[in-house]
Amino acid sequence: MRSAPTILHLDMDAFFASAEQASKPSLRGKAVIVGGLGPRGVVATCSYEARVFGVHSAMPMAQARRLAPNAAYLVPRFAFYRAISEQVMGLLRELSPLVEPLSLDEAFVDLEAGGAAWDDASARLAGAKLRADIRAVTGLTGSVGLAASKMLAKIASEQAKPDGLVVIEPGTERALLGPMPVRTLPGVGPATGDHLRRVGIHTVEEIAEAGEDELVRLLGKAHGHALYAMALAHDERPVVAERETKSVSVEDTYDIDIHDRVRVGMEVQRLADRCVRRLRSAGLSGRTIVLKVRRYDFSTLTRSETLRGPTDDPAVVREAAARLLDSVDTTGGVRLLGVGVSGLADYTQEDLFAQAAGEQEDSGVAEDADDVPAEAPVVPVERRWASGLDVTHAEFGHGWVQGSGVGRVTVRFETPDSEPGRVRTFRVDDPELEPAEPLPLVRGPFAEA
Ligand code: TTP
Ligand code: MG
Ligand code: MG
Repeated sequence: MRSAPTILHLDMDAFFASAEQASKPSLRGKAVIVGGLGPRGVVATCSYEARVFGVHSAMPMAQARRLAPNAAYLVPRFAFYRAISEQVMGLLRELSPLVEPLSLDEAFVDLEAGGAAWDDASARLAGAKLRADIRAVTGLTGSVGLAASKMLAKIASEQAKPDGLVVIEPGTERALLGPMPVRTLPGVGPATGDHLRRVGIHTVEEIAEAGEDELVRLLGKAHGHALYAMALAHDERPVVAERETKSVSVEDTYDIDIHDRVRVGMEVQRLADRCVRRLRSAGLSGRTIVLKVRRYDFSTLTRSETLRGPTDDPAVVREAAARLLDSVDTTGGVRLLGVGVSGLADYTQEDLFAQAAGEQEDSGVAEDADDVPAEAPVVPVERRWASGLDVTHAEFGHGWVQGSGVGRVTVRFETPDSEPGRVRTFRVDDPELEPAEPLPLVRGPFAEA
């Protein structure tokens, strides 16, 4: 492990909710809850002001409404958050070529690789400057953790929240980790946590005391071994930048998160078939089957399995993808699924015949029919005027929907750099009222960044 705290972990504070507060001056300092507003909706996140009432991510929206009846309830605006995320990731890439995004609001950066830091003092300085730059460019706050490993850097940023910076000095890791709950360690989800609890292991120190053999007995070789190492604060995982892997893959994003496990399984089978069609039409076969799952929070998992030889057999790819899916927790809902084949090879002997047959069928067909964009969907009126969306009015200018119902829509007219604005109500079919694009949060020299 390195001897200086030069791995940085950044996580934006109450990301979606802070973006909404920056966008809507009347909501600053208030309880703001972002999520699905329909009958089965769940909370995506909420402002720190709302957390005081016990509201948290993944809570059913109905429960949040009981806990915080006076909060502002808004639908998420993903394109807006993504644009902010790109600004933040751009700042991280200025620090180092080694940036590993984990979700929209979170990434690891190897400061040493970029020459941005080499010891404790320079790391602190780089972290503090980053936080100031994020604030200047996006108007939002992010928390920074600095440590000598990814695991500790992430724990540090958690401790730094909100709007802070924490450095874990190399050498102090084990004492710090010891009393923490086992769930603090990466890879310990609810299932593993339960498993450990049943044998009386609650803290990281207790994992270390149990010993490696015991952990391997409990959790299997790979997991037990890895967890024991983490408990001793050994974490050599490098920060890896996103790379272009040579592969053939297909993926689908879903408008509404899929929660039903059976449906997830069916989608994966369908994607596997599509992937094989594309593989064949490119004249390729591959050895490694990759499953990609993006969850509700944009955290993205990939799982892969390498076969003994290259394949382009749909049944083989389908089975491998199904096996990989078995190891993924999808309880919070799934936004995107993908199936890919990498480790590409030329056609094997046998496959050449398939290729010859395929060429006749496929000649002239350039791409999957699936890739043709669907017709622009007709947006139902309740989605068009969903709470939180931007609008513009011919006379009153830019605002956002505060609420709608019984043929009326209530709009608050304000912009990111205005004073808190006034509210007016219109008929939903008012010809002067139009949906609008979000305005940038920061004007001036950084607005184009
Ligand atoms: P987080 O970084 O986990 O949470 P946060 O940024 O809202 O708050 P914190 O200050 O504690 O970091 O998630 C980032 C965004 O991902 C969050 O703003 C909304 C979204 N999200 C969901 O949609 N559902 C979820 O269950 C979680 C945890 C996050
Ligand atoms: Mg966050
Ligand atoms: Mg996060």
